[in-house]
Amino acid sequence: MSPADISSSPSSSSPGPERDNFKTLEQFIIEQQDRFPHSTGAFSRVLRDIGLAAKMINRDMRQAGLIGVAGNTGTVNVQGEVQQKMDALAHQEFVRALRRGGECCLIGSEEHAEAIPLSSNQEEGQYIVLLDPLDGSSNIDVCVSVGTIFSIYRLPDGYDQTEPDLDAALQPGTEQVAAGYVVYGSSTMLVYTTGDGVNGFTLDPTIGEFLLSHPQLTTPDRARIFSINVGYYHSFEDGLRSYLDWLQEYDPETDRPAKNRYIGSFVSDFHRNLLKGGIYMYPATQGNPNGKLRLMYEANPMAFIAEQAGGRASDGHERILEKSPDTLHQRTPLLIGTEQMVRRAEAFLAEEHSAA
Ligand code: P6P
Repeated sequence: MSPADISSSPSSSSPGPERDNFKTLEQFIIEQQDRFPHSTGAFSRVLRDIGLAAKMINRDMRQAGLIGVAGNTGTVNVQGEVQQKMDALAHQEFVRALRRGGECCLIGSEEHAEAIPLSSNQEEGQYIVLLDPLDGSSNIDVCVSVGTIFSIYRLPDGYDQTEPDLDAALQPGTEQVAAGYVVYGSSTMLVYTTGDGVNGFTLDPTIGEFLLSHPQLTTPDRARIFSINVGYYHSFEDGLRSYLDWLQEYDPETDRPAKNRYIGSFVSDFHRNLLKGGIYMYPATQGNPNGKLRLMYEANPMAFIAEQAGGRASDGHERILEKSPDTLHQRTPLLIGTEQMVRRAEAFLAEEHSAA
């Protein structure tokens, strides 16, 4: 196939008129907003603010080693983890964009011990944004893809948006009005849901716009990828070890042995599994007896997306979105991805529990 043939093939996203035919994130957000006659546009502006911060983080990320933002700050964050310089930068970008936008009254961030009230003196500050500004940031120094995860709630009735109580952020995942992530990979993509399917936008850096490249994303029903740190195998529950053993037996009829793909960057593993099918697992381990992923700004938003794309997310026993939160930074075991893979893992765990 000659280069000319490649660029004219309908499937290629080659430069040229067809590429300029994509819808921008802003156009898409406004179209969605127009479906709700009483919409004030406030929610659309929160999404716009998040997209803006993501573009700024992407800009810095792409030259981290040249502008002195690689490496760590020498401090430990509230999670007890060494904070990377880009962690702090990403956190600041989101706080700045959301504060300037005026639609958000409270931020919960992995990088900050307490929720941050954006004492908005405007009436519009009706939204709460919880986020992991940069997940997997220790990979930046070695040029491995990382991501941002965000979750959006409405301020519950009875709370004063000029002085929101911090516990306004502690709502179950079923109350999310939107959830999404940005994956800073070979392309930079923003993927989000508002409960009406999942849509993916690819950043075109030449025009600084996220373009709708993956409308109405759904995850495959059959899959053979499992993502887990097998280094902790001996500390997993028996049922999970049995599931991992089962995945690696030879049986082409049931797509086994499965393939192990684990990047050490949740957003990247999740995004690949969303598109290709697969399960990501971070269960309880000796080092993290409640799992490592945080419920409010990692598990819940990704669970919303997974379910909207036809997948499933649980802690091995309970649906993630129905877990009742106690604290902003609480952790949870997490099994997320292709529904039949998650359900099979749950069955192995249930069998072990009933046999115990
Ligand atoms: P481990 C990154 O710190 C993270 O939260 C996820 O992005 C990633 O999947 C996981 O931790 C990696 O943890 O214990 O396997 O190194």
